Amino acid sequence: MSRIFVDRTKRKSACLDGMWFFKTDADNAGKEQGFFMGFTDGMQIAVPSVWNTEFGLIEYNGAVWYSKDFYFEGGNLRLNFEAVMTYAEVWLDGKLLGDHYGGFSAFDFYVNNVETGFHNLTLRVDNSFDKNSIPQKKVDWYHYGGIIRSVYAEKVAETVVTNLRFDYNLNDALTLANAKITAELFNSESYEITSPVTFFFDSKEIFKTDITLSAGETKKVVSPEFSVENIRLWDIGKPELYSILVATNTDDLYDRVGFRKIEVKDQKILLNGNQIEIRGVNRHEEYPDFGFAFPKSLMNRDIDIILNLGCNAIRGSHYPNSKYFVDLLDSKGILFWSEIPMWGVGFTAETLGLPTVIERGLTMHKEMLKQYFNHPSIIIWGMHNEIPTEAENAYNISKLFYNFLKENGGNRIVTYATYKPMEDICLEFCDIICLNQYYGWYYGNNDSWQEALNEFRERRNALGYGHKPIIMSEFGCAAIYGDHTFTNIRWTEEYQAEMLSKAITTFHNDSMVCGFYVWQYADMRTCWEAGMTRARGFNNKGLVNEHRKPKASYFAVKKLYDEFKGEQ
Ligand code: ADA
Repeated sequence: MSRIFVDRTKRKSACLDGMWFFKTDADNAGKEQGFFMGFTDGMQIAVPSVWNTEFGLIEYNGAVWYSKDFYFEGGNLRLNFEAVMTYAEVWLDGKLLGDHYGGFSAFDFYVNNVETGFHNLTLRVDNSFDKNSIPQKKVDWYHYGGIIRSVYAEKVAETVVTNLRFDYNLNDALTLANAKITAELFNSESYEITSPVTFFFDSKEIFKTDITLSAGETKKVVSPEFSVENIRLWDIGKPELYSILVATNTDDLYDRVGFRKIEVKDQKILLNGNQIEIRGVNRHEEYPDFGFAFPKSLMNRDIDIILNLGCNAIRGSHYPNSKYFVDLLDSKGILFWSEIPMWGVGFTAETLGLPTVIERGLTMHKEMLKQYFNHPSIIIWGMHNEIPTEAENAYNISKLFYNFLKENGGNRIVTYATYKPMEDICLEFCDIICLNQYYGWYYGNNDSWQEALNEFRERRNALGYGHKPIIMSEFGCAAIYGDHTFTNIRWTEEYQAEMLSKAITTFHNDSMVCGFYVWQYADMRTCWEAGMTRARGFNNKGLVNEHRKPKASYFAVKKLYDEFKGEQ
């Protein structure tokens, strides 16, 4: 797994990143032609990457094939895919292993008794859309496709540790915690195995037991509760982390965890008992030359630019970001909002009622929780963004997601971003009300903000949600990098700087608003084909352009965020 630390020490792991053979399959004839048996003709493409950045493929959507031979020393094999956009079918030596839907989460396959020698791994990947797609075809980003994160081939044996979950409760003084570790274990053999399992917290053994698993069985083992004293709390800018480790005779899995308490009380957000104001940006994990296959060095650079801006929070709009990035946030003390790509106006009321859409949405939430649960930086689970929340189907899906995330998501705020605050019928299903509003750009003007907040306050109170604070989850306007003016007209850097300053000052001074995320951190490529007829083919609302060059708005927002920091 691509983490910022070594998460496994016992298994032999080969990273299959590098060049793969690649073919497009516009006529969908690849299966009939037996591509799944592997091939060495066609072009070569890097993994991870998106194919749209290759010459001639910028607008290609549909089926493609990837093929690679790799050496395996024999035994039980685990193939781990960290993310493939969007639908993947996987064959090993011509035999179908299975499939996975959803472009931003990891999935894996286990194969027993693989012979020593070279083997062929072939994938059919499809990024086309239909009525059941999440996201739908209409999105405000680019329709990239490809193996966007790393691929690993690992040798496993006997009892393997497939997942860890860390749960804890803090006492009122936040000095003591009762904690437990849940390990998911899997017998990778085709016969029964009994194995010792040892649990460690902060390098100290806390529990040991024997577990018996039948062939191919998966079971969870939960440690007894243990207490941790003199807690060092994880906080903004104070990233105190502890380690957990579970080991069997043949495998181990290590993770980093943190103790923190997030609460919504009296219209405020409290982190570790202290009121905080969220000062954030929305960030796509996208760079036009690499699409969603985002380079790790640039993740680090983005964080430096965002910290320099004075932010304490990032919204991972609009999909689970790579774990490597969230690891960085854990270790820098930055708050994170993680959501699934159930985006916007593409979802009509009707599509939200389709059984496959509901089932896929829930599966995406399940995968996000399982894969990201232990990150202390994640304080918000986002259910969806700008779906038609005035409709009954949106109510039903929100209820389903909210109940699932509240029950299983740990100590976190559950919410969604609404763009129809005056018509929304789902407000019951959020701990904080999050508004996406574009006064001064799509409608209204820079002076409309206070009036709009007042109007919504009345509705909120009348509905009985007066206790729910507000986060301005999106607001912003486009500016073309380098375009200046004497008269502050739209599309210029000056207009954007002024618009954002007015909006942020209004939010900061309104007691109902407990945070704000500027839309958006960086300009990013968007999709003409999806109806996004935007200047340059980019969403230009970034504080920095796509190459991370700052606009005037970056310095205007920095001035305010720095001032607010000084007020505390
Ligand atoms: C919406 C949406 C964003 C972006 C933004 C915009 O609020 O959630 O993804 O499209 O609008 O720039 O219009």
